[in-house]
Amino acid sequence: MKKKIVSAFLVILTASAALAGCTGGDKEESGLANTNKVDNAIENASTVADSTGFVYTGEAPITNEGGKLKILAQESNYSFVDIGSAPIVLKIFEEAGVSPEWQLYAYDTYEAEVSPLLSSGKIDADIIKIPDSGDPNQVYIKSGLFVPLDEFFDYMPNYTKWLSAHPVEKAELTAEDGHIYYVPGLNVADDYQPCLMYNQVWLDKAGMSAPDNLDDFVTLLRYFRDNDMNGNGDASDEIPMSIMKEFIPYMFGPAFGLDLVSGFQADDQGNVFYAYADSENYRDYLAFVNGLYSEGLLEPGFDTVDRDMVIDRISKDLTGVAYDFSWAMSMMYSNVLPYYDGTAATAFVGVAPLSGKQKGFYVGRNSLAGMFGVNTGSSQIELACKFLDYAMSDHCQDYYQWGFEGESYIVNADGSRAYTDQGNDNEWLQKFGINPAFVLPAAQSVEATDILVAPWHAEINRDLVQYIRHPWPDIYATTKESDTANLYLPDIQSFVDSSALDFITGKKNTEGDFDDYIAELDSLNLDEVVEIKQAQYNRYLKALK
Ligand SMILES: [Ca+2]
Repeated sequence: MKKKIVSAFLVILTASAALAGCTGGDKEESGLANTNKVDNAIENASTVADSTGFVYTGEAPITNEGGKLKILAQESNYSFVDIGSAPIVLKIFEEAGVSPEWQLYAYDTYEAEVSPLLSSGKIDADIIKIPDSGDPNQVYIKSGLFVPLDEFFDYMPNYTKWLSAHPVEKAELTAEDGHIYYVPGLNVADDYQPCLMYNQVWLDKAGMSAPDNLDDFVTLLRYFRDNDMNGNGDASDEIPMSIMKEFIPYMFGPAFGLDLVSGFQADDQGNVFYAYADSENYRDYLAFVNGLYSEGLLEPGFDTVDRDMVIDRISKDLTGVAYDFSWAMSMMYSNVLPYYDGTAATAFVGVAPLSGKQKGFYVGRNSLAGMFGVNTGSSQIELACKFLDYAMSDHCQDYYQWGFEGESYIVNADGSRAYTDQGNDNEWLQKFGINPAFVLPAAQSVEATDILVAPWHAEINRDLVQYIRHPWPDIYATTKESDTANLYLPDIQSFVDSSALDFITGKKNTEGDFDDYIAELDSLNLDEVVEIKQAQYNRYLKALK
């Protein structure tokens, strides 16, 4: 155990040395050489006694000595919830055998308040919830504020097991120097993602099944446009589809092989490109959407459609196609349809993505959410590592997602779970401490979402997961990389947005004006941005191996 303490000091020294001496570009190379640090640490991790002689195996308690952990984290986004004393949160500490000493900052101003605090170094906390979206530019990592957790993997059996089973997240969590510094909370990433939805009653009236390709899709839209789908005697009041403009790239990009949601993507050979600068496929995409617009299938003024408008139209039975986060399917759209009876036959139903030149897909989400690190200034690093490890264990995730049996949920005869009447009261459940991602590394749960939505909706979600493709991964940036991206990307993105609108509405022509569009992207230094994205992607692939 002496070795552990020594290595902790070495880490601090090394980090300071790096700060003092190394501002050049050589670090990238050392990062590449070191990306297997984490794998070695996982492989060599074994349960050993800590400095008190106690052996933690991944189950509670984490110590025999008691003690306090100072935790700097975030208040709940519900003003009526005292998350630090919520029963679910306290249960974790009680089982672990330590007590929390909270330093909680307001949910809305967490980044603004905590970032300067961390930058000043004037903090007295063992565990810290990382502000600034989990330190994507490695500002805190490079300042030596956080312990490389892989040096303490002997005390983190749950986390090492999880990392081994999740290579993508492991690669995303691996910093440029080859260490892992944070334990993440997790988003649902493949389930309940944005998808295409149809009014099933209109589909049946048209005598069609859900189209799986662009040609059939256009045929269906024309049918919706030209027929009295809502049966009010007026064949001209139907709006074939109602979507917010930000979902157009989600909806049609994949049929052209493009992930316009992430913007950057890699081909099969690992070459990174900017989807909005793909001179063949993106041009075809724009020509297709322009075709919808010129036929009135995508409405004039489509760029001002918001969700309230979509809901209003659905409630009046005026529209047949939508595209939104899956949640909207039964919770915002179907439920307002005049004839919805709780079944899929009368609902807005999610369907498979559209294919075109290429096989369609849906773009998922990155799973990493709020991150927690152990402060190098802590006097009890081992204990803090063990606590984070215990707090991210499956055992604790079950508490975060469901609470306690008999209080917030019951187990049915078939083994499935249901919230109790209390559990179905959101205010009660929030006060109970459900999903306490503000203060602990909690994961969102698909199962807990399944029971909130209509049963047919949960079933559709399970079916659509097969079409989800990972988005551009979260990869740590070097300072130089983030400087370059911050310098050029905003102009590139705003030029791309305004140009897309011009091409779709015909103000610009995909035949005559597209080459100028590509040339303008070049002059906005897109090459340099793609170059850094390529370097990041190479690091990611290396860490993935
Ligand atoms: Ca009508």
